[in-house]
Amino acid sequence: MKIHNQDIESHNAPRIAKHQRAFQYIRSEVPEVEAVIERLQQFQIAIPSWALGTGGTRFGRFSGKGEPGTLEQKIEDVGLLHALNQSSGAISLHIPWDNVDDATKVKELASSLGLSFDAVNSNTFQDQDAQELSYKFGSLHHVDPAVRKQAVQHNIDVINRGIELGSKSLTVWLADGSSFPGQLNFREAFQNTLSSLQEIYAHLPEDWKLFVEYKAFEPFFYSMTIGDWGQSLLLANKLGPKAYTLVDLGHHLPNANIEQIVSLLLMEGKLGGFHFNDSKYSDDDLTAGSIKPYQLFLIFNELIDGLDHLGWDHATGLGWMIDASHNMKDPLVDLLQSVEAIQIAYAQALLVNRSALKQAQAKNDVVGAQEILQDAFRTDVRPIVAEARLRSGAALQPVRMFNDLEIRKRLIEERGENTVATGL
Ligand code: AOS
Ligand code: ZN
Ligand code: ZN
Ligand code: ZN
Repeated sequence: MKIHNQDIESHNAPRIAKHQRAFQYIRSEVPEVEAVIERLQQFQIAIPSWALGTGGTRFGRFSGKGEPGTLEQKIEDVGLLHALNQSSGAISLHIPWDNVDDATKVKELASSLGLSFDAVNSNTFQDQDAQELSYKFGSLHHVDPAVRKQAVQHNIDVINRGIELGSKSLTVWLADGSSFPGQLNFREAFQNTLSSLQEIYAHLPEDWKLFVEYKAFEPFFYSMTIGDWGQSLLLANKLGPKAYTLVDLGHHLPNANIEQIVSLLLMEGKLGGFHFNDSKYSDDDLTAGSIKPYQLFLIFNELIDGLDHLGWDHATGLGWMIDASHNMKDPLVDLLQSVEAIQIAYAQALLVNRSALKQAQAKNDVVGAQEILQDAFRTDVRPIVAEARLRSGAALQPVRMFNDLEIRKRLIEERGENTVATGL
């Protein structure tokens, strides 16, 4: 199914007067509103191909209906999201879950929907059917050089796929670790990982980036070979200027100060990309901003401070991606909610009075600094975000429009009830 301009206009028309009233008010309150809108219009968040279907836990999976069965259908789903919000203009592929038969055709389809290809992801955390050696005991860190070689080759294949599609980055997340003390020699595991990554790095085109994702635990429960940002940064620094750390919000130990991590990675010019999601406990992969919206705002506050300090463009300086899993909600609705939550946090952080904050910090004005941040956080920026959508030709209320158009029902009619999308 396709969403046409006419559909957007019919959705917006009855809502425009109410929106204008709310927007006029916030415009009178926020002098920099035009600059914020412009930034929001440029800001695109990549949708993970593996989050378009219903996820599951190891206790079960409750299938959704009308899920995309092919890469083409996944691209069409992201096209629907982008038509609704004009802010999801990229898709991140996971190989081999995404089977790219004909790159030219896939590219054509994507660009007809206004989409580009964000980071490509390799998968050495599962064994595939035709695979010779097993990843049960890891991949890039493996004690057996033959397994490392196979995993390196897979990453090179993924880079080559990405080149065909116009991607500019590779994300490597490893399920390499150990579950029992003594199982691994930490130093050797790390050194094996480094030398495997060096081989992969050698195949990166000049204008590509390598994102090294870290995760504190899971699937291993004693050690993860790239377990935290220190280990990721160590690897990125040793690899060279094209290697960066990728922060997934769900990959830290409880109560970690993620905004501080972000700040220091940016200080080093080594933050490469983001996987947005939210969690109460660990890698819960819930809708961004659904549990800890203040933390998301504080992270954006540091992102803006750090990006501006480096002179990096907000929209293109980092890889902005969602990494979520949907067990309860319609995946497409969940993704619309995530994108909006990210935009809200970004807009609020753009409102922080940075010179006043600097002055407060210089005077050790603890109360003043807090007031400045909370002032921005407590501003209802939803009319600003909606105005950005309106000007970009998107829906004033994307979730509402998704429901009113009965998009899922139409997808089920097209694709059927018994569909399983590959991914989480
Ligand atoms: C796993 O926990 C990570 O978040 C990775 O980014 C992974 O590649 C992705 O979630 C798909 O499994
Ligand atoms: Zn991730
Ligand atoms: Zn994760
Ligand atoms: Zn994840």
